[in-house]
Amino acid sequence: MAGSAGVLEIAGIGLNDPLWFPKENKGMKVKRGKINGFMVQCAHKRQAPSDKTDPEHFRPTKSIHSDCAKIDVKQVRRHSGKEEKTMEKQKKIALINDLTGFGRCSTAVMAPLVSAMKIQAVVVPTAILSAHTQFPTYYFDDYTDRMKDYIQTYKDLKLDFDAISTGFLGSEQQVNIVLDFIRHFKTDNNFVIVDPVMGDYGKLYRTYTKEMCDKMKELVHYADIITPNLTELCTLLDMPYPENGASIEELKEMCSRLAERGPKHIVVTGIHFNQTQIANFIYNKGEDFQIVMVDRIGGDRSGTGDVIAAIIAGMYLNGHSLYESVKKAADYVSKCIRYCEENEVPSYWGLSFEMFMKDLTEEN
Ligand code: PXL
Repeated sequence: MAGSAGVLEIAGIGLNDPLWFPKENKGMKVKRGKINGFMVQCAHKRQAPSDKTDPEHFRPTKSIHSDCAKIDVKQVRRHSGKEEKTMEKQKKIALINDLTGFGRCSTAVMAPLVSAMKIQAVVVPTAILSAHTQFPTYYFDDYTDRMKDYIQTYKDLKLDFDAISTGFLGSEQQVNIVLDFIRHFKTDNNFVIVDPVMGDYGKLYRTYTKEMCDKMKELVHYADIITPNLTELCTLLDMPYPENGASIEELKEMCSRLAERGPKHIVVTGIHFNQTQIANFIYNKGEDFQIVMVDRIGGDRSGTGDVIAAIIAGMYLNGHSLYESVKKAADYVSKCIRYCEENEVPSYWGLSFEMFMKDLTEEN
């Protein structure tokens, strides 16, 4: 479609806004991106820049075409190879989880950890809490009703993710929204990691009804990797919790049954192996299992599962093997626990993960 003098309008860039190209490119069939060495960014008709949420490569800067009579061309600039390389290389992970202010869990932990691994964290909140649910009092704002509209903008922007991670989910309806998110954004080139946050020490969290457990079983079908603890593994399989722990043979058998339902990789986290050691059991469908053992220091701490899930997701996304990813996560958690014990950090305050973040940043 022709625009005003000297420019060509091409519609359909996902934001429902037209692109306008310099007159010398008139008639060229191009999509958004490069034309003749120019990076064409975004054009909004007669609008202030704030009318749409811009992904980073659409950030408006300046108007350069005085002959674009009716529009404001936000940015048309000479493409540099370096810029595109950065855009292509940096990965994005969708973190579908709650946003809890105090107590170091969920996105408050996961976003900074994946950022330290040079991955862009895109938070999709499921609920907003002032403090996590282990505290005697907390403010809780369920975000279910707003999630659909929130996610719709990511569909409209045609965002894509290199990984999708899910954590604490509060209702069946919320799981349905997450299932829809996965169906929309899952491709052959990304992976889904599900932390089925349901309970601990053989007991389910208060929010976990039978219906929620069934829904979580449905979500697990769509996962490439899941990171349950022993309680969650047993719940997903409708098995009683083994009070005296599980043997390697039992873990293998349980994981192979769960893997039949979808996930290729299962990491059973935080198994109390004996008085002095904690085991993380890695099951890879069709391959041998692996175990990452760490010394047991101090008691259990809130948010430990979230730290583990974030590091596994980030390391795996950065191309490390699942074994290396789990090893890194387990060692990192041990280091944090040791620090917390030495500094008498209360267990409900979570892990002082901030102290060691440089361990996660690789040079490249
Ligand atoms: O770390 C798991 C978790 C996540 N989010 C909230 C929680 C918990 C565990 O208690 O309360 C709000």
